[in-house]
This record gives sequence, structure tokens and C-alpha cells, in this order.
Amino acid sequence: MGSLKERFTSKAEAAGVEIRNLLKEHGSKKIGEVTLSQAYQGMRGITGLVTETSLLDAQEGIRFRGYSIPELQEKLPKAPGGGEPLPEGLFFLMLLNELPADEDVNSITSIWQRRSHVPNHVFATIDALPISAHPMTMFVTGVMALQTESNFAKAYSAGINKKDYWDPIFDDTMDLIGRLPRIAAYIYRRKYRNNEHIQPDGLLDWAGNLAHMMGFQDESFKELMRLYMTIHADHEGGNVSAHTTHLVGSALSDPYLSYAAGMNGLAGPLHGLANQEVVKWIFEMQEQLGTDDPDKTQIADYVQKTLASGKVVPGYGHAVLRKTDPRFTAQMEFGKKHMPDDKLVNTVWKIYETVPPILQSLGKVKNPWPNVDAHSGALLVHYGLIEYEFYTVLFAVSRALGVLASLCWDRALGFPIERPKSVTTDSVKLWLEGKGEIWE
Ligand code: CMX
Repeated sequence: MGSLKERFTSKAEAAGVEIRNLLKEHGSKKIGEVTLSQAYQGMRGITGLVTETSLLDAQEGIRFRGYSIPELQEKLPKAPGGGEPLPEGLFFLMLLNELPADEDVNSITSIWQRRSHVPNHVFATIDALPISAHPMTMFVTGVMALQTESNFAKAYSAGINKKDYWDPIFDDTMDLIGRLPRIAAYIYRRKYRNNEHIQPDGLLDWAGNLAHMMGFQDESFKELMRLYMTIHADHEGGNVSAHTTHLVGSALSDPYLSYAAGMNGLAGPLHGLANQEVVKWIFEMQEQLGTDDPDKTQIADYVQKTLASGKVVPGYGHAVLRKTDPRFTAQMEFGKKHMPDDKLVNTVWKIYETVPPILQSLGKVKNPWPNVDAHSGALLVHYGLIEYEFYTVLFAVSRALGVLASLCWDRALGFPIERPKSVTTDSVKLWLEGKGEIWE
């Protein structure tokens, strides 16, 4: 069997040989062309990255190492008596490309438990921020303070051989993931619960413990956290948070620095902050309409007002997906099972029936369907987690699983520093006039 680390290194060595051979034989084959519009408009559709942990299909949605979300819900180990997958299992799958057995998942739970200690200076650093600071600001500040613990940074400074980089990167990954629930819960309790903190429960799984330390003891909330932490973990490599973590890591910045950089990207409203924006937008709608149970005509009017004021409808649209996000559907199923009569959850479902035709009618929105963020907040509100500014922190804790598993692969496969070519508009104009190549 071997330890997780031994199993990872033997998989990575084999994959490294396979990739070297593949590149020897096919390295000069073209996988696409780049248009001028793509260079100016967000590099949409350019295939230029390798990310092993998951792959996004525009029609079907995300697959983690080939498995869809419903398949993961069926195949990954669950907590005793639970029905949702344990995120430990997804991490194992992303890291090793293998479905875990129960004992694999239990072993990861205990590794993360053992490595969950957060030094006091991290809490002191968070405490130095005003209570009004956004939870994501506190979160990345906490992660940055934790960087003092990086094994990789110390090993690099001591002169580690480049073929061994992956080893302390792997250790940092396990340490950091183990510590994140503590940091997230600390921020929640500091900002919203009078600074009254709850110690971890050594018998709980990673997501269950996060719920517990935040103060949510309801078993179905713990189930929600297991599902939430699983479905938000990864969305292939090109999204802002994954790409940033990978890019910064390519400079051999350690996992703390790389992950914090990625999470600064997640904190943008067009990316992970959209989950808070959705609930804020619905609360504002309720206030303006004077009802917590708006009908579809009222919702349609409110959507038109949002668009007329030059804002996006949060939770809708995607740069790659072209159908309803299966992460939205998984949360909808959870809602139907656990809270079918919840008014806010029902409003989210009415919005789902109302928004797509309106966005479609604009003629420019490429994907009028809901993404993951359209649903997540309403489920949290149901359990009393109404402080929507905190939601992106939960997304960030989950996203660590995917981006850090990928970072382990990046270093194990020896990927070089990332450095695409950029051009200036003057150089483009000269090229269009036939006066030189665009890359000169
Ligand atoms: N509401 C209103 N307009 C929208 C829209 C929405 N939900 N989604 C896209 N559009 C608009 C764009 O703003 C753009 O308008 P302009 O040409 O006037 O600039 C036009 O439609 C074309 O955009 P697109 O090609 O369909 O979408 P992009 O790939 O550029 O952007 C995304 C994708 C997600 C940023 C965009 O759909 C959006 O802003 N959605 C709302 C925010 C959101 O939910 N983000 C979370 C995404 C998931 C995640 O990362 O967590």
C-alpha cells in the first residue's frame, strides 16, 4: 500500500515518463490557433495549460478524474450515517487518479487532523485587522501569516535539489489543507460570534469539523459542508483561482504564497465572490418588493432593473459552461431533500425559471444558465449562516483541495515557470500593415 506520499510519488514518476515520451513523439503537434480577438478578450478558448485533477465539458460540466458529480456522490466514501461524499475522498482521487477506499479517506482525515495546528501569530495577525475587514481579506491575510511554516520555502533556502521540490510542496499542501478549517472558523467566530471560539473535535472529518468549529452542530449542515467542499474543489485549470495558484507556483513560490494569490482572485465578484453577491441581490430584491416570497413576474421586473442599471445578474453565466452547472443541480437536489419548503430556496428555483430567457433575449450572453454560486448561499441561509460576506471563505477552503493537488502535480512533473508572450497594440498594427511579425 504505502503512505499517501509514497503512492503519489510512484504515480507521478510513472506519469512523468509517460509525458516525456508523449512529448518526444507528439510535442510539435498543434492543439489550436490563436486569434487577435482571443488575445484581447480574456484568452477564451485557448488551450494552453495542463491540469490533471479535473476537466470541464461545456455541455456536461465538471468531471474530476473522469467522474461527474452524481458519480462522485455515489462512489466516494461517506461519513458514518451520511449520504454526501467526504471531500477527503475527492482529494485522494484528484491526487492519485484512483477511487479511495474507506480506509484511505480515514487516513487523510487523521493526517489533516494531526496537521491542523495553527500557530498563535496567525490569529494575532488576523486580529490586527479591523473587525469591518472583509472575511476574504482576513482569510488571505491568515494564510500569508501561516507562510512562516512553509517546508518548501525552508528547503529551497537550504538548497534543495530540484528533483525533490515536490516533496516539501506535498507536505505544505497537507499542512495547509489541514489548517484551513481552523482559520476559516476563527474568522467566522471573530467577526460574527463575539470572538467566542470553538475547539476542533478530534473525531470529526475535515468538513464536519469546519461546521462544528463555526458553531453549526446540525448533522444536515455537516452533510451540506461535505457536499459543498466536494463540489467547489476544482473546475479545471483556466479559472482565475486555479490558474493564479498554478502561475504563482510556477515561480517556485511556496504553496502558501501561491494559494493566497489564487484566493485573492477567488475574491473577485465575477468569480467566487459571486456567491455573496447572489444572496445580497436577493435580499435587496426582497426589501424593494416588500416580500420574502416574490412571484416570477416580480422577479423578472427586478432582473430587468438590474440589467438596466448596468450590472450583471450574479450566479448566471460562465466563461466555459453552456448548460446549467451540475454543481447548481447537486445543490438543488440537496435543497429538495432537506428543505423543500424553504422560501429563499424556492426563490432561487423561481429565479432559475425566470432569468435564462431574459439573458438569452439580450443576444450577447453566451451562457444564460446558473452557475454554482446561484444556489449555494440560500442553503447556508437556511441553517442560519446569514452572513453572506463569509461565503467566499467557504469556497476558498474547498478550492484548496483542487489547486493544491494540482500544485503537487506541477512540481512532481517539473513544469517550468509560466511565461506566455504578450504584444502591444502598436506591434499588432505594424503586423497588420505587413511590417514585421507580431512577436518581434
Ligand atoms: N448578467 C448580465 N450580463 C451578463 C451575464 C450575466 N449573468 N453574463 C454575461 N453577461 C454579459 C457580459 O457582461 C458581456 O457583456 P458585454 O459584452 O457588455 O461586456 C456579455 O454578456 C458576454 O459575456 P460572456 O461571453 O457570456 O461571459 P464571459 O465569459 O465574459 O463572463 C462571467 C463570464 C461568469 C464572468 C459572466 O457570465 C458574469 O459576469 N456572470 C455573473 C457573475 C458570476 O456569477 N460569476 C461566477 C462565475 C462562476 C465562478 O467563477 O464562481
